[in-house]
Amino acid sequence: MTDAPALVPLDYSAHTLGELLGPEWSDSLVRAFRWMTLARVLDGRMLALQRQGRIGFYGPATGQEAVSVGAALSIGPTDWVFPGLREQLVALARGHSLTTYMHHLFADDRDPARGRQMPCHPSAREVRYVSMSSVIGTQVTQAVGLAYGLKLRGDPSVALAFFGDGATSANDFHAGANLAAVWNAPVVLCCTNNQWAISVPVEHQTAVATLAEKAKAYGLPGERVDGTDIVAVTSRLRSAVARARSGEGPSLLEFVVYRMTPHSSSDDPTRYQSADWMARARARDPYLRLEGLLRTLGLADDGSVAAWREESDASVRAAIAEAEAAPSPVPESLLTDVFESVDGRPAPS
Ligand SMILES: Cc1ncc(C[n+]2csc(CCOP(=O)(O)OP(=O)(O)O)c2C)c(N)n1
Repeated sequence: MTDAPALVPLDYSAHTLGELLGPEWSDSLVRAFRWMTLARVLDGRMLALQRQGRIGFYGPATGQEAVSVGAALSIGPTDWVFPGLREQLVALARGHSLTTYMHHLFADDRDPARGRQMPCHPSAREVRYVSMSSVIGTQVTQAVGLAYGLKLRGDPSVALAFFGDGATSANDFHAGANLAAVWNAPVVLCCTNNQWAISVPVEHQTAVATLAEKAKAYGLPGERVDGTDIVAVTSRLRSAVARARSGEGPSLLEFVVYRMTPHSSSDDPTRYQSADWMARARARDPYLRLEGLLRTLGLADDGSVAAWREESDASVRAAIAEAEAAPSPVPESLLTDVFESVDGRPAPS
């Protein structure tokens, strides 16, 4: 497997950062790092809990966090997110409660879906984070349909659809990209190219050199972005979101990242990845990259990095303790929120 083609690095002077991220740039970068710290702690703990049999399934995001945080920094409160397996950080960074998310992972009685959805497939109504479907690519058509509805209603919100490199070979990607362009829907198609679809490397499932160029087939602008660089992700996403919001049209962004974990808690990548993959991935770690940038800019040091790590450890520990103490859903809740009435009586809610 060869490395992705080189991407043009950004200039990191404070002047440029202000232009790219706005006057609050230093605050945004520190917030981004704290969210990425939380995501790292969460991935480590949840994979361990799954191995201990305490949760059923987990899809880690290590290596892809800059895309999720960049998205949270690029959209407004009324915008919609249609995630893939690894975008929970978008919901958390927009204000979804970590404890509620933990209840979902434990599939307990306080899980808003009451354990009826596969773990690690949360939804968060208050931040317009739509439940992911496990069927690859379907979030693309859903996001495009919703975005078209927004346009018809004159609602200035936009929709973001997240999907992997593998999804760009699935039917729904093609149908969604086509209709997004035909309808001029206010949507941004965000392909997080982590270079693997479970065990299939990207060059074994598509013959194109970049996934961004698939946009041409549908009359969309497509752009390849270094997804390990929070500044690049945020500035490109903000432009694409502004374009969609102003009625100029949808676009496709390909964020090149390196998957630094198994696909999920269900597979063993040592069976299909070469021995040097992980070393190459670690060399492009978006978390360490942002930490280096913050230190260079004087926005972080050993003390603050350790304090933010401890803060995340404590929040994750507290959320796990609360979720593990919660009871399992009662069997009667199977029908809650499903029917308006059952046997002529109002359904439980
Ligand atoms: C339509 C469909 N085909 C196959 C699968 C099995 N499957 C689950 S995840 C996955 C790979 C997805 O890879 P990618 O789209 O690159 O996203 P990633 O998980 O790497 O972020 C596959 C093939 C599925 N869920 N749905």
